[in-house]
Amino acid sequence: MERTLVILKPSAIQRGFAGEIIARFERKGIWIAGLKMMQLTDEILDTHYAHLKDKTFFPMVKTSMKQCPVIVCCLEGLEVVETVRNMAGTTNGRKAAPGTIRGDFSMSVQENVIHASDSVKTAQIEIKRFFKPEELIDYEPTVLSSVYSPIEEEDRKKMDLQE
Ligand code: IDP
Ligand code: MG
Repeated sequence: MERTLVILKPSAIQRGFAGEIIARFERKGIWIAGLKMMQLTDEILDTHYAHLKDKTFFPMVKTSMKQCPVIVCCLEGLEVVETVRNMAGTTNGRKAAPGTIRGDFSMSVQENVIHASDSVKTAQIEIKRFFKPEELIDYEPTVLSSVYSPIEEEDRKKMDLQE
């Protein structure tokens, strides 16, 4: 089954929105395969945000991400990478659509409350970056026949076989 990585950034932890954001994923029918609180370091951020290393704002992003511990979540579901990215909204909280997480909880480009993997390939790399294999739990909710149609269930099982 497809998995994605979400980080509840210090802007979510400080403002007390972690529970509300996680509740949105639960309500959607996405389930949690792994979850933990951790303090980010320069080492992990230099890798995670390598695509930003030449940007003038990079040092500020790093300081912000180390400001307090974050909560990292591995989320699971059919086409979950794209679904969670859509739920997150665009990077700039002021421009993100109302109803998205950034659109509802953020007024900032930098302090935009969550990170979400941007592709299936990136998600696989990012999950390995933040979780040891034994920290991810292989299970399925018992209510999946109420979350997916039989056809979608078939798609989901085919994906499991491909892994
Ligand atoms: P994304 O989080 O929407 O995928 P990226 O371009 O990958 O956006 O940037 C990673 C993070 O770096 C953003 O979520 C945001 O916190 C921060 N960031 C991106 N662009 C800017 C900027 O122009 N100013 C300040 N921070 C930025
Ligand atoms: Mg990104």
